Amino acid sequence: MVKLRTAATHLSVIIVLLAAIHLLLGNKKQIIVPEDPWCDQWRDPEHRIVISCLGDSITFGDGSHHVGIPVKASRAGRGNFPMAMHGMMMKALLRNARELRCANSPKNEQLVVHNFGVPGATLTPSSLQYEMTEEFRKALTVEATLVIIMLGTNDSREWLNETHFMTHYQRLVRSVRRDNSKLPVMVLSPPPCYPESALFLKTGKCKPVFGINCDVVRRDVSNACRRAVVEGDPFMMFIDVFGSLVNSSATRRNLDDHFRQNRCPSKLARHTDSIISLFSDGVHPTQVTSHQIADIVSVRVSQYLGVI
Ligand SMILES: *[C@@H]1O[C@H](CO)[C@@H](O)[C@H](O)[C@H]1NC(C)=O
Ligand SMILES: *[C@@H]1O[C@H](CO)[C@@H](O)[C@H](O)[C@H]1NC(C)=O
Ligand SMILES: CC(=O)N[C@H]1CO[C@H](CO)[C@@H](O)[C@@H]1O
Repeated sequence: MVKLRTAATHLSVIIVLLAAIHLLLGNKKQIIVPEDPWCDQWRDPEHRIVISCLGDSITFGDGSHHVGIPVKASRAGRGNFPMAMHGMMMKALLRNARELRCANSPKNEQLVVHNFGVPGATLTPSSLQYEMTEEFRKALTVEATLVIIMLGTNDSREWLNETHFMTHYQRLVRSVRRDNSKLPVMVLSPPPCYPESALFLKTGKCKPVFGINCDVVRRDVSNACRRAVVEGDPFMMFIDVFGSLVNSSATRRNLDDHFRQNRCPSKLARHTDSIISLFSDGVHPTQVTSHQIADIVSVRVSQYLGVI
């Protein structure tokens, strides 16, 4: 009886040993080549990088992020910079995964870029203050990795002063961070704007759409956005979309030079073609400009998040 039990014990020890050897051999690959931590993050199908874009009609773009709602004719051709950002960042992620020979590649749905743009919205109190909108309420329910804000173009219509704008910017950022005081926030200066070329060509009148004040956008809004970023806050950054766009080509620099000197240059007719190709009505970016904004912002976001 005792002998029999000893034999059984020996047998089970042998079985356990064999199983252990089998396990070791089976996992050999994993033991020798551990998955890179960057690659490993994509293994969990629930893992997400979530970027929320808050803003006005420039962020809203053509509205094509609203699935199932046809793009309005008046918005056609405007592009959609948050959507373009998704495409660009996804490409960068996949390129990185290929270079690292990741076993787990990022999936399309693991990068989410929300467009919470509200046409006509202002940062400061108005009949359509961004903080009071339904889109903002929705944005607060999203657990974002990073938030991008681009507001101010519509504030130029009834501009008070930089301090007023900055104070409200910082208030908005505090609301955005109510559940996470370390949520990274990128403050974007809005792109430049110009007189409405179609109106000029038809009537000779030289003014921007909706009473927007392009001088204020260039000077005060850009500056106030830069100043809204709290010094010493490592989770808050300024992206000079205005300056980066203007500097990006000779055409854009030329255009900006003319308008800096004179709101309505006597030779506006010379510039209408460039304006129309870059900003359909002088204020709203065309596809080309939306794409460029997406490029400027994705590079900074990707660097910051270390996702590429
Ligand atoms: C800016 O505007 C606010 C609101 O109207 C006002 O209270 C404040 O005194 C102004 N500041 C300056 C420096 O003009
Ligand atoms: C744009 O160019 C001007 C003039 O060279 C420079 O001072 C400015 O820093 C540049 N801005 C950006 C955002 O590149
Ligand atoms: C850039 C932006 O949001 N512009 C809006 C300003 O407000 C008018 C109407 O109030 C909108 O039509 C513009 O789209």
